[in-house]
Amino acid sequence: MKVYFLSDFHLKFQENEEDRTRRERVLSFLRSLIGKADILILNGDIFDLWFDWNSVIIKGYFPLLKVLADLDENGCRLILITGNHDFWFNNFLPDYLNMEIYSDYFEEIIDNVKVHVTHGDRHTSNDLRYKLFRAIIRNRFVKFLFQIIHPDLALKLGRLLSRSSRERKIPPTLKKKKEQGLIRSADKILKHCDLVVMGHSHSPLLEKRRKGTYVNLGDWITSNSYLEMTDGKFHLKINN
Ligand SMILES: [Mn+2]
Repeated sequence: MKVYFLSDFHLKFQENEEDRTRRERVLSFLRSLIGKADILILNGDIFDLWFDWNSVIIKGYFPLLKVLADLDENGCRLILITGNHDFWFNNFLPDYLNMEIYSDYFEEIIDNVKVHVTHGDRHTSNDLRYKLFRAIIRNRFVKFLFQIIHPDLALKLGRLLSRSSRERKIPPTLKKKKEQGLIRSADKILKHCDLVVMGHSHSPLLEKRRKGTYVNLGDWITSNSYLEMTDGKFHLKINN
């Protein structure tokens, strides 16, 4: 079986020139997987912002949704784990793309490898401020408020929120500490799994641990990295 793991596309629904070029790069890679991938695992922060109302979806994501629909039609199983930018999913993706959505982690034995996939935002250390923000933003009442205001206005607010969380500059020492947090949690999960896959840090890494392997998928902003697993053997790759 061929399984592809990717994360952190951070695709925008309103694009400038640079966003468009980046999106094309992501989509042409995804297109190359049509008829080739048995499972595609999208590990969070795929959409820089996502919301679907009862009868409205964000049209700026149509190009990505089209490629995902083509993958689905060609028999690829689509799995998505929520990130810290995309978590307000309703029924659209499961109903129209047969996508399976997991809000914390995905765990399954694939070709005899017990795989655990999680975005990682819950596993950084020293990030109390974010943990509080996460609890608020995922609150049902907040979601309800977004649901009842006009989509254009809701998205404007959403953009402000996601921009402020993105533009927060993180000093290198804190960044390192956060990554160590990811690896520490991975070690705990590796007690009952063979492979732990995360994202969120935007730096690709494959590291053999005392028990099992930790992989960080990197991103599609600077590294264009992904994990390819063929019949249980996995490689972290960079797409040029
Ligand atoms: Mn993230």
